[in-house]
Amino acid sequence: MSALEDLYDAILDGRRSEVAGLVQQALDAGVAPTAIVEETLRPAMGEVGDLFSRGEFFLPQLLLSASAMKIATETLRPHLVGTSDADRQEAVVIGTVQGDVHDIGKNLVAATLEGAGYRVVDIGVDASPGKYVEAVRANDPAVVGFSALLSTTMVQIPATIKALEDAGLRKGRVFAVGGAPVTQRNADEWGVEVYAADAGTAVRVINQALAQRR
Ligand code: B1M
Repeated sequence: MSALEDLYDAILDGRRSEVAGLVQQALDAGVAPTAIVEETLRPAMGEVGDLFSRGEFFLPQLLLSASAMKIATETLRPHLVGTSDADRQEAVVIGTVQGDVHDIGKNLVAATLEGAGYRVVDIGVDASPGKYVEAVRANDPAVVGFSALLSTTMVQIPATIKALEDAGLRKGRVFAVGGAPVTQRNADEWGVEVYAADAGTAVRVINQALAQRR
């Protein structure tokens, strides 16, 4: 069995003590950090979610897998951050919207943006519209990112955008959205410039959107 197959099973089974070593083995074998995320870690968490939906996994198992996944992403983080010589100076304010505590994907997007040279201000999970307004006012970011993992919380994205518009903080900024239930169609409806299905795409499309502004 390869390190990646072992890693998939270790995430599924929540075998936290094995995860960092398996990630390192995959890196040593030359697997790209983004490939480890998109081809192994994310599908493993997808299966965890499916098992949970079918009632075959319960909350403690979901939490154990999430905790194993956190160890994997923390092990990968130095390989995502500092991968570029670019020092763009532009700030990105990013968070998971109000009512939502899922942060694994958001943290990966934040680390990948940092790796691309952005100054990332991560406002965490369950970030209220007021918290976004405060952070955008304080940091004057070129980009504002909204992550949502629940169909019940994705509605907080347009609500937060409205709060930023009402505060006069929308103009001149690129807004980016993502997270499992969010689609390009949603982004279009909300008048958002960037939708991305994964962290690598987020960075690429944000770079393009900013280049068009210059
Ligand atoms: Co939750 N959960 N969860 N959960 N959970 C989902 C999302 C779910 C699909 C599982 C399922 O039932 N199949 C389901 C949502 C159903 C729905 O709304 N349609 C669900 C549910 C129901 C719940 C609870 C309600 C369960 C309960 O309590 N009964 C509860 C809600 C808590 C809350 O937020 N209020 C809950 C809780 C949790 C845990 C705390 C146990 C844990 C989160 C731990 C943490 O994040 N610290 C958890 C987990 C781990 C999951 C699943 C299994 C995995 C999520 C994950 O980490 N994926 C998830 C199932 C799934 O997603 N298939 C599920 C890996 C990660 C790398 O991918 O987050 O998609 P992802 O991020 C990607 C892209 O989406 C994108 O790039 C990332 C990297 O490639 N992306 C962006 C993300 N944000 C972006 C922002 C961008 C651009 C791209 O621009 C700014």
